[in-house]
Amino acid sequence: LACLDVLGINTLKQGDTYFSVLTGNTTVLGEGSAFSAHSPIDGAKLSTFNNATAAQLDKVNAELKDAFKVLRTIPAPRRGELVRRIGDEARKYKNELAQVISLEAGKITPEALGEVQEWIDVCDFAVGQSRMLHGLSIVSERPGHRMMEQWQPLGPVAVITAFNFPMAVWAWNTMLGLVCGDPVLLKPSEKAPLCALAMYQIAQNVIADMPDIPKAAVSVMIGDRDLGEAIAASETFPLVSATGSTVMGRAVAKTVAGRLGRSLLELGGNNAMIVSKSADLDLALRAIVFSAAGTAGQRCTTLRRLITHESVVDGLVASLAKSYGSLRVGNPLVDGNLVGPLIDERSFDSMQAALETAKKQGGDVICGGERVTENVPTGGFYVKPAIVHIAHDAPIVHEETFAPILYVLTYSTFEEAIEIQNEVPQGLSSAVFTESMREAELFMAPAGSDCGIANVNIGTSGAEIGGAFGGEKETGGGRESGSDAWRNYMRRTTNTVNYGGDLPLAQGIVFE
Ligand code: UN1
Repeated sequence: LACLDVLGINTLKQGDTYFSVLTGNTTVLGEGSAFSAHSPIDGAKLSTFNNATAAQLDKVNAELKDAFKVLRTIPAPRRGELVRRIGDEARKYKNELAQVISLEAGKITPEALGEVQEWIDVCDFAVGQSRMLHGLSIVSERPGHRMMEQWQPLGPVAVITAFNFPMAVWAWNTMLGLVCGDPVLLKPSEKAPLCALAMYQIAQNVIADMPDIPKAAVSVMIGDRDLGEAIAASETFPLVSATGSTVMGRAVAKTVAGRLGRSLLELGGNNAMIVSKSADLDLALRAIVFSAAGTAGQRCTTLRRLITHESVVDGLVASLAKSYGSLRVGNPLVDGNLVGPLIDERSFDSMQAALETAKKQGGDVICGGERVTENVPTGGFYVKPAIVHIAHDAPIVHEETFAPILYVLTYSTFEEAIEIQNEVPQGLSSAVFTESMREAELFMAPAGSDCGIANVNIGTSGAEIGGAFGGEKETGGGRESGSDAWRNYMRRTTNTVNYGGDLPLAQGIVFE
């Protein structure tokens, strides 16, 4: 595993056990129980860690608070310089970083490289933003007064991530958090801890050349659910940004809300595409295959429901089944394979269970779903992406199964299609394929898609970093990455300044 050597990850351990608490100043083993992470490619053991404990978090919190005191006073453009250099390092080690993603998350190389690119892109974005943390100038109703709004650093931010985007989601939060003046503590998925060490190492190499930057500005703790709960409960973090299942997000949100902290949630998606009778079906086909089968169905933006006009459904499903038949499933490190493994056996089991349930609920499996065992590494869980024809209101269709199952639903009027699109509890991403301007505009209008992302003539997945990323309802309401998402990582102050010689009160109150 040369990539681990090149990235210097192999220095971050004692014996065979990797460090679980890394703050730049402190690198120590976890004091909790041991666990191992395995590659979804072949089930091979990749790493062993001990869970970091809540007691260890207390010590880290003190370091984060000290780091914040320093970081908040460093001019934002200098913090931007930190992020610029981190982006340069990510460019330099792009291939090695992508390999670590493939090893731990099972992504095919082009998608793993794409994920590192997403990190690089958000660095560029954040560098620019570091000179644009603008507030407003507001006119005062009182003579001799003026008002303004300023954005100030918020405090230490905790970032809890999922296995499927181990680098990009951390980067969205961390690159913006840093330019905003916040130290960032990452608790990564236990399935992708080496990705976290790689990112930590890249950032710490940069910080080593910038002595004014507090080292703990980029910190990592590796641990289980208990650590996540301790982080959510800790007053140290005015903001907890969490990506993962709705069950996890609900627990984090409750705990954070209990102490009146802020949470930024990126939870489940159950993303749909409407294919209208006027759609460019060749274009739609390509978008569907990438969005539904790409990343083995393990993006929160993965296309899970295809809402097809009844006049085009048969032809479209036939071409889809044909495309699915030629999709190469296998080792993600081998050129030409487009669908890598599921993350683990549990994920395979839940896919099988969902397919069984779908059948019981009247679904017809058109193709796929079965395990692939030939020409793939043994020990990995490889599957043929599945297409299931089913009623839009079958309960299973309203659940997110994190695997490549595409439910094909039909509609007759466009209003009905929008109702079907909106009838699930999740609200992340959505798309319409249509050549009708009216349908496209309606889809994006107030009575259209209720999702955070509503696309026209492109798929549901693969968003650029420049937009605000996130969704409504059970998706959790958070917006990360581009647009004005930086404001999440700052606190707003309203300042009223009196430069006159008198003290007029607002609302015309006289108090004398
Ligand atoms: C995720 O799956 O958690 O839009 C994030 C996309 C990627 C990000 C996905 N840019 O598919």
